[in-house]
Amino acid sequence: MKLYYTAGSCSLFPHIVLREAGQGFTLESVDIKKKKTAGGKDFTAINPKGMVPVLQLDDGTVLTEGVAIAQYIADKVPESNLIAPIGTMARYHCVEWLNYISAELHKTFTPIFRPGTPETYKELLQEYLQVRFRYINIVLSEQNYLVGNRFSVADAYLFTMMRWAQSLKLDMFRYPALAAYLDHIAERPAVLTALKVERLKG
Ligand SMILES: N[C@@H](CCC(=O)N[C@@H](CS)C(=O)NCC(=O)O)C(=O)O
Repeated sequence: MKLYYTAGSCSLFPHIVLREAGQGFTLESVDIKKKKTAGGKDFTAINPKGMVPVLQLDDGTVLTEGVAIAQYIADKVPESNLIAPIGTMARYHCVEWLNYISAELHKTFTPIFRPGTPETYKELLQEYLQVRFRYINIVLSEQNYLVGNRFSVADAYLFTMMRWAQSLKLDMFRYPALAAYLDHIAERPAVLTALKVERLKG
């Protein structure tokens, strides 16, 4: 399996999941602006959407979308307990979080990082994000993880998104439970390795 990634981008989420699952995989970085892989290939020939993450299986099958990739890896290694079995309520609660993080956080952040986005719109988006962080902070003041009191793919995704919040210098003191949760997730060996390999600060 190969994960196409760009350091510090949303591909950190499936990168963490692959390490948590203990699966053998290789990594190839992608210059997301030039749409070129480190090996010099046209990245749009691999993913016509031109976006990371991409998981390429050994038989050449390509899977895109972080939420799909994470579930694929977690289901492939059920003993890693990275997602609850299909049919259980815990599974749907996990999917509920994955969708919330994707739709309500990930795609709210994206325009903030685009140079062409008007500053007033960026401020509005940051306000929207704060409303969501307040909600997540309340949830995490009563539990250590998003689902079932154990680390899951949803935590890997939230951690990845919250690194972006920290890079925007959003004041995390307003969200003590969320801040403590992030410190705790950052100590996981798989997370530390993924950050180190992507040359990111912990
Ligand atoms: N819906 C996709 C979004 C992936 C995404 O936004 N990837 C960004 C990096 S975080 C990207 O590759 N952007 C390049 C572009 O928009 O051209 C997913 O969740 O996997």
